[in-house]
Amino acid sequence: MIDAAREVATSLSAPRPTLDPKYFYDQRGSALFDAITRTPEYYPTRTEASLLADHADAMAAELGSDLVIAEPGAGGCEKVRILLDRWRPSGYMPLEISRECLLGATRELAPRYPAVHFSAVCADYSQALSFPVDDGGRRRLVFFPGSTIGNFEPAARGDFLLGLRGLAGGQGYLLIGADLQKDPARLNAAYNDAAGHTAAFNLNALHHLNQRLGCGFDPDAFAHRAFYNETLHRIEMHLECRRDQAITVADQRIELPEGTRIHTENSYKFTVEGFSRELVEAGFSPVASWVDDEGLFSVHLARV
Ligand code: AVJ
Repeated sequence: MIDAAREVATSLSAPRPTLDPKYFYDQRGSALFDAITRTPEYYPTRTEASLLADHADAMAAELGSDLVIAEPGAGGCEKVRILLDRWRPSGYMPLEISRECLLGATRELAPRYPAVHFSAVCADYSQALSFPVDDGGRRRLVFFPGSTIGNFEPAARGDFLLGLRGLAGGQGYLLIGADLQKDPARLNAAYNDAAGHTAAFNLNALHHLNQRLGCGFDPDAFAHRAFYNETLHRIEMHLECRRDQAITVADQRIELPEGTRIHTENSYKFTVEGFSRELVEAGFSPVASWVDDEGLFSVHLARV
């Protein structure tokens, strides 16, 4: 708790205040993200699910069956069902920091797939990449959907892809989703849905920090801002102060004058060629990539 308080105090008192996107995801935040994925404007989740369903058989031909799927940040393990329904992997290893989420999902999922050996790992996936998990020497497919890779800054993204290669191990594979660059109007709409779920999701970080650290934010004094930065090819989310205020965290008073923007998330957008290059730089050999008919989203299969 102290570490979190110090981390938040440091990031908010910087010249350009930021908050780590992990603070979006308390129980309410996860429910809000689920609501975002069902809005008409937020295309990534449904587009990726269709790509996985449409091409799972082609992937299976390359992967074979004696395979263990390892999914860092598996959450509620919804997306992997598309693969479990179409493949016959020998094992599934979700890695998830939320114990209740992990137990709930695996308890619900395991009985549906009696032939699949489940080994749930409760860990922060950015750390879990550093330790090998024994799955009897079977080939491993690391599954990292959702374009969550877009949340990493470029240098950290390269390091994380190296970590995914380590997790996949020799002869292993990576199956990863990457949202594509497109008309800024389409991107801006996806992060400013008419129902306001994205705004609530963004503001929820303040509610979460009030509950967890007693920061004393007034969420009503903030406005959701999300826009596509065409130079850096990323959606940026911010919380803008509508009036002067001050909060306290780690015994530090932090002034937030009207107009201050707290940067809460980046979601980088890629080209198929550019992302393939990043996979090669991380030591992968791209096997195939698939893009939907509208060119919105991409799924990449690569081998170590
Ligand atoms: C779950 C991180 C992939 O970046 O699109 C959705 C989170 N933020 N709407 C994304 C998010 C605002 C999402 N990721």
